[in-house]
Order: sequence, then C-alpha cells, then structure tokens
Amino acid sequence: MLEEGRSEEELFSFLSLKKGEDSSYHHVLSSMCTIPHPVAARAHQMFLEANLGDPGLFRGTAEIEALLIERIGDLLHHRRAGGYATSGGTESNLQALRIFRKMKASSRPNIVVPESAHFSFEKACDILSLGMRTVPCDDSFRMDADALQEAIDADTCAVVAIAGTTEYGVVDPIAAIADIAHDTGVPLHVDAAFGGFVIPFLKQEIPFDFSLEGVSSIAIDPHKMGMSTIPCGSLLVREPSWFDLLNVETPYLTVKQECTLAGTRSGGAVVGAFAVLEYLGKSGLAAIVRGCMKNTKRLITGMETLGYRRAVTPDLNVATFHADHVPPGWRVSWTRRGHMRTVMMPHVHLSVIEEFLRDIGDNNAQ
Ligand code: 0PR
Repeated sequence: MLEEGRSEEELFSFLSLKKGEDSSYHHVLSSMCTIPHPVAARAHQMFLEANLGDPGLFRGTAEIEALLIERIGDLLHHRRAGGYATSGGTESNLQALRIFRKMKASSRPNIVVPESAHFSFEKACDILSLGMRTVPCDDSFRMDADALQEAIDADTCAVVAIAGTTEYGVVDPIAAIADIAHDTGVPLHVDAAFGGFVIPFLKQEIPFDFSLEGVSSIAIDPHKMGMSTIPCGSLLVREPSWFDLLNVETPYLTVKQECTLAGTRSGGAVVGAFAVLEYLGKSGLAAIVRGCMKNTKRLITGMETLGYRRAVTPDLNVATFHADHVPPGWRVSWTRRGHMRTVMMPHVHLSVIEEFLRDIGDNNAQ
C-alpha cells in the first residue's frame, strides 16, 4: 500500500496505460467472451453495489436473479427449473457435481465425462474427490455414446455431456446420452456454458435441454454468448429442491440458508445478464446467432479456398483448421490435437474475417 494516495488523474493515466496493454477484442479470434452489449453494461453499472450474497438487503436484485433463471429456464424448456447465477461455467459445473455427489451413497464416487470436457471438470473432481472416467470421442470429436454405457458403474454419480465443446464447437449426441442416463438412473449434467445461448437459435434442431427426460442439470453462461458482463454464469437443475442439499446455515444474514458457492456475489453482472436478454428477446439473440454462424461458414469457406482444411464441421460458431501458423497481430488458439481454433463471437464481424483471410493468404504467398 502507498502511504499517501495517488491523485486521481495520475492514477487513471496509469490505468489507461495498462488497459492499452490488454488486447482489444478487435483481432481476437480465440475468446469465448465478447464485448458486453451496451444494455448489459448500463444495467451492471446501475447495480454496482448490489450483493446477492445478502438477498434480504437487495430484494429487487434477488427478484431479478429469479427472473433471469425463469427466462433461461423457459429457453431450456423448463420454466420451473431451480437455479442461480454463478460466476461462470466452472462454478456451475462444480456445483452440479456437488449435488449429484451428495445424492449418491458411495465411498468412491466417480463421474463419466467425454475426453472433450472443459478443464473445469478436472478442478471439480479434485475438489470433490471424485474419480473422473473419460470416454473417447468419435472422428467428429463428439462423445462416443456406446463407450459411455461401458464406463458407467455402480459408483457413477453423474454423467457429463457437452453442448458446444470448447475446442471444436460440436454438440455431443445428447439425446442418446440422456436415454442411457435415464435407463441407468444416473443424473446427466449438460455443460452448455458456451452453446446454451446458441443451440436454441440454430436452423438445425439439436436436442440438448430439459425437453430430454434424462437431463438433470444444465450450465449456461450469459457471459459467453449471452452478451453479458463478466462474471455471470448460471446453473439450472430439474428439481429446485436439489439445491437444499447444498444449503448451509447463515445465521447472521437476512436469509438463513445459502446454497451458492460464493458468499458475496455480483448483483451488477446478474442484472446486466437479465437486462440484455430482456432487451434482445429471442428474436434479437437469434439474429446474433445467425450472424455468428454466417461468419463461421464464411471463414471456413475462405480458409479452405486458401488450402487450410477444416478439422471438423462445427455445430456452433467455432471453426478449427489444419493450419500451423497465424498471421502477426492475430490471436487464435490451438486445440490439444494441434488444430488452429477460432471462435466467431459477435465482435468478430465479417470485415474482421475478410481481413484475417487476407492476412493469412498473404502470409501463405510469402
Ligand atoms: N464449459 C465450457 C464448455 C467452456 O467452454 C468453458 C470456458 C467453461 C465450462 C468454464 O467457464 P468459465 O471460464 O466461465 O468458468 N471456455 C473458455 C475456454 O476455456 C473460457 C474462455 C473465455 C477462455 C475467454 C479464454 C477467453 O479469452 O476456452
């Protein structure tokens, strides 16, 4: 700590300098976050001091959180789902597994995940002392549902499927996985942290949500394709009472029990998420998804014309390629299998894609 505080002007010029060292989203093709919608930013700002960790003090904010969950539940075909706004996909995945671990009477519980699962499941298994069984994916990087059946045993407390994989943007065969989960009586958690705000708006219908009987819980993040400010994820479960399993007593708060992982929680981000969903409605979100998918197709066609083959045809706005270099100034990422990975988030406009194609094409020619 400084002995004497700095002047505001000097301080903010330091902050500006540091902000200048951050990547602006302009040439970023590697992120699953995006520039928040101005409506989300405005609403977040309005509720900056609101703490959802003490909902009795911030009743209005708590009501907005309940409305947010109702709206998302509606989108996922279960308006009466239980849920709360988390800090993101990692917390949602952890909390879902915590519930299912508590439901299972086993001294050595395990979960079954596809090899494509996000690394947050590794953290969750470590924290919850769960064994992690990995099921291979097929040639299209989707979970092999037949192999799943063999991986489930008497100690399996949950199966995980991914509705929009982080690396390849594909959706696991969730209908088939949900049938297996249902038949074996094992809860299925669907990680739709990325895909949850995309899949409902695709031309092609892909079942992934509570409309499938075997689906028990879903992680879906407003701070990814929901255009919200960070941090805002959400976890929805089929039976609201399941959250009781996570309750702890909070004697000195306005509300006497709490099932969330964090204590103090950002009201601002949650109101931001609600505001932008309310403002855009389904038609607004659908328009955003249409744009992102059109851009994904354009990038794939453009790259293939230049000789860079796609690694897979994605379901969502993630495009991956057999390519080993990236033009200077651009941010892409690389999958574990060595493919170039790009995410066509709403900030990646068509003009940005054309610029990228020009740059990688020039690079090629040299
Ligand atoms: N589940 C899936 C399917 C995800 O893709 C992610 C994050 C998570 C869970 C975890 O979500 P939180 O990070 O909100 O806890 N996927 C991105 C990734 O790891 C997160 C990300 C976003 C990374 C923006 C970089 C970045 O610039 O790639």
